[in-house]
Amino acid sequence: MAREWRDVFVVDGAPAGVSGSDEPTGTEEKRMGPFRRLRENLRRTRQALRSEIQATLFEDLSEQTWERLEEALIYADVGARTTARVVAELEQEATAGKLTGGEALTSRLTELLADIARTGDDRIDVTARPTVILLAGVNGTGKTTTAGKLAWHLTTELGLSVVLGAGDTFRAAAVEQLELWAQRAGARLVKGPPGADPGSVAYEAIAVARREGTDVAIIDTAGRLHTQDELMAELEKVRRAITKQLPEAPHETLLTVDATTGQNGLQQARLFSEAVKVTGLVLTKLDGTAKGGIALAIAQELGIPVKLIGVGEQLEDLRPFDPAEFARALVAS
Ligand SMILES: Nc1nc2c(ncn2[C@@H]2O[C@H](COP(=O)(O)OP(=O)(O)O)[C@@H](O)[C@H]2O)c(=O)[nH]1
Ligand SMILES: [Mg+2]
Repeated sequence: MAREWRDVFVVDGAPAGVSGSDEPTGTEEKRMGPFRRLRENLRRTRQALRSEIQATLFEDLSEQTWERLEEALIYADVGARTTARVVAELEQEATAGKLTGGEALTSRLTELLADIARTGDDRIDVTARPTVILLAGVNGTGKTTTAGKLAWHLTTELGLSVVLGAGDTFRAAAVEQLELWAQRAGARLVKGPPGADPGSVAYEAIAVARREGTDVAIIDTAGRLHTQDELMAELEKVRRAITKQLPEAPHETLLTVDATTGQNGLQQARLFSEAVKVTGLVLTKLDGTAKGGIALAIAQELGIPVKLIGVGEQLEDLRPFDPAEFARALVAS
């Protein structure tokens, strides 16, 4: 079964807000929905992998089998190094006689991919008051959308109150966009005047959260400045402004990576994690790709766990990341 919000978010004692026991009917359906869609989208990847695996049912495992499996994983955006590691492991186990036939190979491959995806602590602790969640990422990867969806889920699933800080002061439209999400999510918006210093907006948002006893402050940021160095310097400035309000914050720095950008996502993750301490990944637009293996490359290369996935443009289209489910969507029929 797919992971639930309560499996990802660490909350105080008994789950707040919505009572746990009697789930509204249709919840199961809703829960499986995104993964069903994800499985649909990843069909081509899965078929490519399956055909390689199936071949091994009829042939002896040969050099060619492994090469074709490698190609299929590369096609899935798993990345060269991660692919090499997975295939080497499978090959070794096959040579040792541990894998007999396609069935065993499929399940072991699924297991290995899930293990790679499962890195570090993939939960989000929201017990601090307020908990500060900083969103970072390249322009267009889904920061603002994720901020809105996250606010909504924290409110409806966990009964938490949320302040949204409009830290993307670079474009006026960015503030309006977040304002709309705040309305939909029922969250309070804190914004500055046009062109305001993003750090001061973040500072003010946390001040408001502290003053009003809000549970979570989510800080949106800009993803585009004139240069990459400027962007990273600004992000660091925002982080410093946050620590002036709360030395232990941000408690969570989530990086949004667009799953459709393939290996580029790995580069982005590397760059951002050099500038700020990225604690988790939000892999967005998984509804728009036949691949998705970039999650594994980032987890393997940088040790950053994927915590959430974006599977559409609506409020409910943010889901906890489930490594096993994800690996099955990539591999199993
Ligand atoms: N299909 C799809 N679109 C998304 C997802 N997340 C964000 N988007 C869209 O991607 C575009 C850019 O998102 P935005 O949040 O503005 O990115 P930002 O520049 O990082 O703040 C918008 O049109 C969003 O609706 C997702 O998970 N799936
Ligand atoms: Mg934005």
